[in-house]
Amino acid sequence: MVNIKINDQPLTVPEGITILEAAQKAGVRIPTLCHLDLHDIKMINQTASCRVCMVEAPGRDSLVPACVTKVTDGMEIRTDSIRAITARRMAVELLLSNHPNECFTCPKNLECELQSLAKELGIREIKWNGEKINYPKDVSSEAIIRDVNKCIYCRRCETMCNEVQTCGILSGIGRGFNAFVGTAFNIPIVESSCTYCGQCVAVCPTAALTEVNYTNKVWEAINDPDKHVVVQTAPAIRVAIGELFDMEIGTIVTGKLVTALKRMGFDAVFDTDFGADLTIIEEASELIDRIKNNKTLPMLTSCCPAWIKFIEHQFPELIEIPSTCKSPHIMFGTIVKTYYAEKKGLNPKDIVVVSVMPCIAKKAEAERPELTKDNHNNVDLVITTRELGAMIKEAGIDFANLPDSDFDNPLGESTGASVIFGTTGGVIEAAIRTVYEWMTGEELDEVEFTQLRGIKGLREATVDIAGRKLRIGIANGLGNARRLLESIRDGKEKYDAIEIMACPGGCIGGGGQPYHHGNYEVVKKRQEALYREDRNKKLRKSHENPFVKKLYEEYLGKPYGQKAHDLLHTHYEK
Ligand code: HC0
Ligand code: SF4
Repeated sequence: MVNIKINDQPLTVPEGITILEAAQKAGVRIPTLCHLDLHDIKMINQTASCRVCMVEAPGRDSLVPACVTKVTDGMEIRTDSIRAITARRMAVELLLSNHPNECFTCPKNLECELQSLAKELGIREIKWNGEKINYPKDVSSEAIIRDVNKCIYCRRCETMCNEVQTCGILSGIGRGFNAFVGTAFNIPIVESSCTYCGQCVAVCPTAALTEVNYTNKVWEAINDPDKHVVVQTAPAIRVAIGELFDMEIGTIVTGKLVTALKRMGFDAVFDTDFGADLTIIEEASELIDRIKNNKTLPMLTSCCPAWIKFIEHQFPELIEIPSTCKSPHIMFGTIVKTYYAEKKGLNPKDIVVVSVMPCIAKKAEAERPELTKDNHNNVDLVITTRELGAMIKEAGIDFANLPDSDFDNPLGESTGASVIFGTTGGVIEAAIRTVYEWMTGEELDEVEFTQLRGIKGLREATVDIAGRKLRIGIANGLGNARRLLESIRDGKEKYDAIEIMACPGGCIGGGGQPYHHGNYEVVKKRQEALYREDRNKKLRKSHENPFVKKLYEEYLGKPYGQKAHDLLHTHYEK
């Protein structure tokens, strides 16, 4: 321990911590911009590039960046002197002098950390109005827009992409005035191996990285009298969207969400959870088939479009392990454009399926050629939780005070198993609930497989099913997925089933969720809420969903049969 003073306040703090950490312990705020410490997922961005956290440490007779300077015994630090405040302001003024002056129209307006800091530091004019960098926007992908003119070189995205996700797409380019963080040789992102996981977007403090916005297209569809517009909402939306309306983190707002979507004018409001239950029927059947007939194991559960891209680019030799099941929202879209269209007497060409997802990669997934049928998408438009929040505000809906409503039927009913899809470990737990009953022929007394739960990046567990011990691996975050896949590829580990979610925490931590600004506790509270929602459900196993059963009886025939194969399964390419 060392003794220091911060703004005359004596403190005893552990040796080796930074001034910033010591100040946090003392309740003294030192603003930062580039610094980001997500210790839960081992992401620390400590580039000290923004120089916003300058403080005076007189022993050194200089200003020092608090985020990287370690405390030493006897250090007397001033965070509030005119010298420190002026230095901090100047750092932000310099950033603003080379930043587009377009806050009104910026996608991050009122959510931008640079903008908030300018306010916090009382900046009233942008000094040094000279030359600014001017690069074209990268609008090459369906998922992510890069506007490097808004890059402040904090390098959070680079740390996230390279160290946490291990994708290596983003790095510093250029020198001095022209420097920014971008793809290698600044190629369009669509030509890179980007997975569109969107974790770079989640940590970008400005609008240098944002999702492609489809809100206007959704409004156009809703307002087109010739279109029947169906909306589905992913499991993770209901425990996060309340945050955009100042509701307590972890509040379950399923009923309000449905009411808001109905008031916005969607023709039918359905639940992706129905698609998740359907996925489990096919996926559990596929796993049992693979086990009984000595086919490829492990089976990787279908779900996350970012891991699909990750495997295609980085582990092509493992392309046989993913389940052939389409992801739940794509299965759902397929059923809407076939079974539902027939039932309603609608031409599938007149139906628009909108998915509300916590995920940015789903935007690109919906456009994958193997997921379109007769040149028509299974899902037409994907918007994120944030985009839906913005639309609800545009529509003037007082979300927090809405009454509850139920999803429409027949595609709105779901079980607890499908709800937990939204968290890491949830898909495999849902699958095991069904596999267990189908393989043993016995009813499960205890449906909660707590050994599969948690937030740790890489987990494994064994589940005993009819005397066969199923070994299960779970990874969340693509760096952890890489470790899991390497151990399988190199023959070091043998699993029967694995689940991968590209985003830390699973979909609840998706790149399209409300920004958590570095507070990972938010993701944990969303996870707790999903498990609460599962416990609140009367039915907790996917194969008990009465509407899913009816769908097979009336339309699909046998689970994992020919028609189910044609409609609900897909393939991946190396
Ligand atoms: Fe997910 Fe999904 S659970 S990927 O995590 O499988 O995005 O929430 O909608 O499709 O259901 C995301 C969340 C989904 C899908 C489901 C799966
Ligand atoms: Fe990297 Fe994911 Fe961002 Fe692509 S979307 S650049 S893979 S962090």
